[in-house]
Amino acid sequence: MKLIHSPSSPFVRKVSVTLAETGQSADVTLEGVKTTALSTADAAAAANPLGKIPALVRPDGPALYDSRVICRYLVARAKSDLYPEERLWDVLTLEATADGMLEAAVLMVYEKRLRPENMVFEDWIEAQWGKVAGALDALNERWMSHLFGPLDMGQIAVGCALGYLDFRHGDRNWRQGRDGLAGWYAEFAKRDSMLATVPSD
Ligand SMILES: N[C@@H](CCC(=O)N[C@@H](CS)C(=O)NCC(=O)O)C(=O)O
Repeated sequence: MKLIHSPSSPFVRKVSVTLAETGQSADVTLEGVKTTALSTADAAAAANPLGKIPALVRPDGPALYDSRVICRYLVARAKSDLYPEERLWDVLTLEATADGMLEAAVLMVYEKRLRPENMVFEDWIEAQWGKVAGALDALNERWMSHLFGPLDMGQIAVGCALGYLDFRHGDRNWRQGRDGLAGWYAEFAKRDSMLATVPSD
């Protein structure tokens, strides 16, 4: 299989961490691309009509895209328990919470990087951060016992989301007032799968 990849993408990181945690990293080669909404990489467009990464090109079926689809496929392929049946709706909701944080956090970066400087809309950037902050508070207040439970896809998604906040939004001090979540992430970030996928440009 071939993963259309960028080391800076947090959605790609979800897939890379899942590959590592399920023992499938060696089954995938990486095709690195630089892709944005304004300049879509050919390999991304060929594998995904939306032109986004990650996309997983498979020898035995159509390409898969969207990190949630790819992770679910890889977990099924490895017969792993990262989407445990008895906690499925919690795990999916937690993954959706992390992905929503990431969507908002990535849009903030695009607003600054891709939009002409005189058109950057600061109120909109702050509104996106409001979504991230609301999700961080929910994680810190309502999800801690789940986060400290057995490893699942929700935890992986949250770990990648927090790693992205450190990578691109370090000035926002997401840890402030969220000691529980900060403490959980300090340990989670030490996993081999996380250390092997620290984001870079
Ligand atoms: N929901 C998608 C989001 C993927 C996404 O937004 N990827 C970004 C990179 S972090 C991208 O490909 N952006 C290029 C674009 O928006 O055209 C997923 O979970 O895979």
